[in-house]
Amino acid sequence: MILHIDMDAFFASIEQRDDPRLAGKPIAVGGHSRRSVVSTASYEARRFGVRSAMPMFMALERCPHLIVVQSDKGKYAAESRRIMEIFNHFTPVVEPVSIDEAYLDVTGCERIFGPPHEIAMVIKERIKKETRLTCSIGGSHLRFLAKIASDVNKPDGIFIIEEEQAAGFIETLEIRKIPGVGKRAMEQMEMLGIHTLGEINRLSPAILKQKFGKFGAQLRNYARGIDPSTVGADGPRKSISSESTLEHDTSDMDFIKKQLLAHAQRVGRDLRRKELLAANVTIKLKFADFTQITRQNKLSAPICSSSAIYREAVRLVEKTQITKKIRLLGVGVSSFSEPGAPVQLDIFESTEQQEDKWEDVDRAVDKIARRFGNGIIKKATLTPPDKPS
Ligand code: TTP
Ligand code: MG
Repeated sequence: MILHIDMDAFFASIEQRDDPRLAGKPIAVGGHSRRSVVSTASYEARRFGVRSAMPMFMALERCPHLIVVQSDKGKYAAESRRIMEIFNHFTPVVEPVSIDEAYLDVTGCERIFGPPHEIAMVIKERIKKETRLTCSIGGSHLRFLAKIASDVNKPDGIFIIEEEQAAGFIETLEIRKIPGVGKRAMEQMEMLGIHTLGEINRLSPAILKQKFGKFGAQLRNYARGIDPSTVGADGPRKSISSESTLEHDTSDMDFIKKQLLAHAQRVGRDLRRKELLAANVTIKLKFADFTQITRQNKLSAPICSSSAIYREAVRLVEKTQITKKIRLLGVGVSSFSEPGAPVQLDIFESTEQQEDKWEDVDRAVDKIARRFGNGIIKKATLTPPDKPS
């Protein structure tokens, strides 16, 4: 039995808990500037149509009495750690998937805590008692269904799909609720006349593969009640990224490169702290008209140096035809491997000797940043000309 637990309006609930004046009020967590976006909104604000990732000005248009609260990432991260620790009391098989959500394999916990519904109740009570926050819990023997189930009775709800109910649930499950089904896949499904997961069984494997590639095979499995993924098997994190909305929309390439460098350094530092190598570099660009693209490059040898990440990111941006001003940009890495595997040899034998040196520099910089804080050392190109350091 797999449980998927997701905190309710996480950042907003923490703020409402810590400031009683905000309780029961429509609030949005984010920044105060006109350009900032909503991280999340309290359920009271959601009633007015305020949503995550919505520009703050739009949220204020929809809900003029909205209270905007400055986000405090450190506080949310600390709360996240507390919650993950609570999960560890129930089972050692916990896979955190984001700041406020985790999968728990509770197979075998029945003897101690009772059936899944009761386990879920006990977990909820414990979280409530220790953090004064609520969460929603979904359960199923299939991982993908557990995730969907946690949303069914949100907020503060429990929904368990017993094994014998799974087929019926799958039959009528709307395609758009399946994790990984994006806008484009949804459009194709509509064109094929498919609205529920059960209807996927009508399509031939060949059509599914042709239209949706690898994901098509996965959907076919889901439709037949097959999901071999287990909890924890995929490792804790599959990607590391850093992004920010710019102060002003821009097409100034020098400025864009400086931003890419800052993000590459942040991502590189995180990667090295986790002692990982990445074989995939991604950039994300959001334009002034809010359209968004991502581009990625698979590398022949994995990297962890900030300068290598930066170089790939610049290459990706330069390859992209950019006709609109950029509003947000981000850099990410994925396809991780751990150093120590034979693959590490490739790096040190690589012809790009320069890279080795940068990795040494990176590590030295990381060490200093750990002792004295992140702002202390920056690459010269990130230092404003009037403030040499
Ligand atoms: P979610 O679990 O997606 O949202 P939520 O917990 O706020 O609300 P729900 O009750 O629907 O689960 O995300 C968890 C936190 O991650 C959220 O509180 C704020 C942050 N977040 C962002 O910063 N930006 C985003 O676009 C999203 C979706 C979330
Ligand atoms: Mg949540």
